[in-house]
Amino acid sequence: MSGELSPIDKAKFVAAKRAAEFVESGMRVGLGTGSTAAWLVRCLGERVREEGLRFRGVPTSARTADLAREVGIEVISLDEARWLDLTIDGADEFDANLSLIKGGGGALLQEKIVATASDQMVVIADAAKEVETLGAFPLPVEVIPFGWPTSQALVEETLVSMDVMGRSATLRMNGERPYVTDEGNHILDLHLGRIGNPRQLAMVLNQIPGVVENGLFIDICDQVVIGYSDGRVETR
Ligand code: ABF
Repeated sequence: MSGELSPIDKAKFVAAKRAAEFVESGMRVGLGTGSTAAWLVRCLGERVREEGLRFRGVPTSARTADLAREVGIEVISLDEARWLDLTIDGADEFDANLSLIKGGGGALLQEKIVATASDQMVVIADAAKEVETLGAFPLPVEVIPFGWPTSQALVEETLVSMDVMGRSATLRMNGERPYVTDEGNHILDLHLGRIGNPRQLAMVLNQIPGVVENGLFIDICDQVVIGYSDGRVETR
């Protein structure tokens, strides 16, 4: 399945493969979104086919749902599952406290709901995602389409009083049009450079009218499985 992989894909693959071993028959498992999570879904599909693993997966995006069905995983909605044993997902950045930036792939809202509804949340990532301070990766903030320029202005105004370096919030585009999430919303990417107090920023952003959710995951992740391009895997 892994064939000849680029170094970065090899790192993602080995992290995903290790985390796929955490899934046991009978579990309800949140399935993340993104290229690392796609490796996870393929590895789990392999276990379903080859070992007879039986579990139910709750996807965090339409993309992941399609892939999961394709590889033979039983897919159920969060409404059906209500609560999950485990969620495994990728991330854009993680720090020593296991705080995360997520949402580069545009699925942060479902990802946060599913991860929060899980007993355990495991992040799978290549080693390049580890940072000392969050913020080099643009922080995604999901906003409803109605009045998004006003929400953008309110976000930028709010950033003035926060412990961050940059202050601009740009609308994510998909070609000529604004990017649309699975929930029909838009995404503002916040170019912050350095986030001094992620916990405070996460709370303040969600108070702004029009903001649905932000990509800071604080106290949600329990473990990170880090993959290296030489095939090594480390857990934190
Ligand atoms: C999802 O996929 C996101 O929250 C994160 O933005 C992204 C990571 O993508 P990749 O695994 O492709 O680097 O988990």
